[in-house]
Amino acid sequence: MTELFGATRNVVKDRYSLLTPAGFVTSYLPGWEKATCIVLISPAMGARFCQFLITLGKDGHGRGNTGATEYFAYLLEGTGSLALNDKKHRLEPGSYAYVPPGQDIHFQGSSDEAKFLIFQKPYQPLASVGKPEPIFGHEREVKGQPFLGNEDARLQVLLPDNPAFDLAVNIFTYQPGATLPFVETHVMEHGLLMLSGQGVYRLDADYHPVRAGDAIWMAPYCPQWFVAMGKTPARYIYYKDVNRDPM
Ligand code: UGY
Ligand code: MN
Repeated sequence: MTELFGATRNVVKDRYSLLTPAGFVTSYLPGWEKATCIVLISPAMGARFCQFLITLGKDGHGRGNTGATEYFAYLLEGTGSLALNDKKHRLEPGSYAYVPPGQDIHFQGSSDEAKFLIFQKPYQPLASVGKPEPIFGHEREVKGQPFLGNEDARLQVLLPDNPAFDLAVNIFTYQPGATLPFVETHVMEHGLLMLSGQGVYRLDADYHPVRAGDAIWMAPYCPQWFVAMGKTPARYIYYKDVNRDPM
């Protein structure tokens, strides 16, 4: 739809960004065919990781080797598959995969539109532990735990909490009115996609209305807080870097 007066909720600042679907623009990414790719967060913005949306048509696919990069893929809509070193894993909405560096990968769509959320980051090895193994799972298999004792703000931790992993990906579900308990300010960086519902995100010193489909980048130490609003729960999936020396 044409925005007569050029209004937008999109904001890109030094310490955070908010991109909303009305402002998304597609780009061609090498290795992806019959695919609509939207780069939501990248080093060009100041981030140390990437967050993409990739929608594959029925014979759309993405093929390559992860090289020095690790991937976390989550299927938002439709059905598809991910073959790792030639072993094919079927994916449905809510399915996710962690792919360590050095793997041959082949993403395929099997419905008209298979929409993936993908986080990518250079893996930081740790001398004392080997790199993680691939993981396939579904969000329904992961129980939501009350966040800091709040039954109305529940966290699903999708990846194992062990030092081989240098990233975490979690899903936060807030009942209407529930909040992050305090304004967090931390060394970890975040990439976030609103999955459903709406609310207000405090980013640095600014307050932004947000809703399903919006993407947010938070740089290290960006003060952050959220309140869920409306009549339905708000859910978001988010990335953070973990378990590595900040030096
Ligand atoms: O894990 C986190 O830092 C999380 N509580 N942050 C957030 O939801 N903005
Ligand atoms: Mn946080």
